[in-house]
Amino acid sequence: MENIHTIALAMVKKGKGILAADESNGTMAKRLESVKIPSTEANRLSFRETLFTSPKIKNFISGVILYDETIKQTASNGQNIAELLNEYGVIPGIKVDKGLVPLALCKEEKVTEGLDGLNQRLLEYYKLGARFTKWRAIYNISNIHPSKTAILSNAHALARYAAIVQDSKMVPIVEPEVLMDGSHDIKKCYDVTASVLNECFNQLIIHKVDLKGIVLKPNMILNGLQSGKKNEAKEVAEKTLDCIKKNVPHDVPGIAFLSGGQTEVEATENLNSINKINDTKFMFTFSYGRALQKSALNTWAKNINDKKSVQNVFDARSEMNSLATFGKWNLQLEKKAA
Ligand code: 5MM
Repeated sequence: MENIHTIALAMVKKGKGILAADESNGTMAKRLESVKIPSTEANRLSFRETLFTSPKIKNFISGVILYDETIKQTASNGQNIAELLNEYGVIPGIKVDKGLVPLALCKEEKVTEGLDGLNQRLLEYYKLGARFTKWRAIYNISNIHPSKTAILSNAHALARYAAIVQDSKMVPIVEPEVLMDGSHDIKKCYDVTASVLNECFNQLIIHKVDLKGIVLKPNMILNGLQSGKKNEAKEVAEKTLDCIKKNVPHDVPGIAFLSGGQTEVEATENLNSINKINDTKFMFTFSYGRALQKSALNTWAKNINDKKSVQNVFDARSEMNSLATFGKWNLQLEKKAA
């Protein structure tokens, strides 16, 4: 019987990870315009359908996070998108947050909205075939951020969301993202992420969320983008693993990292390094957006009718990340795949 525990385990199954294709239309417009393709509904579907029907998707991708527009679209063979993914052996998921708004009285900070009417929307998404959901909170780092208010209010919203989703028999992906931007060092990222995760689990437990039926989607522990410091995979892995061990309860079946602006190869290498030293029962996998789609998007932009080339690039990227879930990726394999 399909229940939230089995779905969560399937999402983080060794060798597989999640494709985050849930860009809202605003973000998708930026992505498409960066490669000089107009962001029309047809183009958004065409690129996404090309990825979803790639020949090796079932080997490396456990689930796809969709956006509201996409889950309601019809593929070129007449199937709805969730049916199409099921046929390719991939679990359909859906982003259910309604995006970021300024956090009142907390300058430069954001809180995620979307709880109003969420249970009604979930009924519709379940009927359309979604079996997991996603909600993303963001936290920025500076000398004064994140504030206690941002940490508490986002954790509260994430926990309310997760409880409502489990009540609708779906698996919530809980995504607290500490952003890479800033001149902070890796130690500061560790400390902020630890506080954020700690408060998230505090709230999840208060809200009676079944931790065996969630997937955590956190950031890795990295130096700030403007710090001028290079991230060494070994240090990223040690600090990330330590932070997870100290702040994530054992019941959580799996952790699917976001890429957060790392390059495709960095995101793979860091995941690989984490899995090489993983001495826990947590499954560590990927739930990447940009780090799975960037090269595929560049290839697609060269000729939007050449599906095969786009799919080859996407399958190769997925395969590299699949190897990283076993700690079996290396640069030689990367060069070969390229
Ligand atoms: C795919 O991008 C998602 C966000 O889109 P919006 O900002 O338009 O809502 C995002 O939530 C994504 O799922 C995660 O941040 C992971 O993506 P990256 O690119 O960081 O791996």
